[in-house]
Amino acid sequence: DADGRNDTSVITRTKPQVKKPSLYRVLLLNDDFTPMEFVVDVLARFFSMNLEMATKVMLHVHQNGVGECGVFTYEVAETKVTQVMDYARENQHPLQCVMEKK
Ligand code: TYC
Repeated sequence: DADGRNDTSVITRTKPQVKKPSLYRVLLLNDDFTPMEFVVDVLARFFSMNLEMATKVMLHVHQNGVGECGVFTYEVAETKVTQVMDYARENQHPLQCVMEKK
């Protein structure tokens, strides 16, 4: 103010405090040994795909070497990867599942 007694020189934050969470792709990798029907089961079981979608994604991975199962926030993606890797190991298949930042 005019006599200089009421200014505090504090810069207040004007950015809205809403941040979108980073997103991560969960990917399946092809290999020569995991049975096609096991991969379809994984996609249906952990990614809620119907048989048609699961078969389409499985064949994409089979033909291209890698394919996307879904996009999730970090914790959800990490949980999916762990679930798939545990299930593959339990069934003695070398199936690999990874996540990558979008
Ligand atoms: N290539 C495997 C086979 O011929 C099938 C397969 C598909 C394996 C997708 C892994 O992520 C995968 N039996």
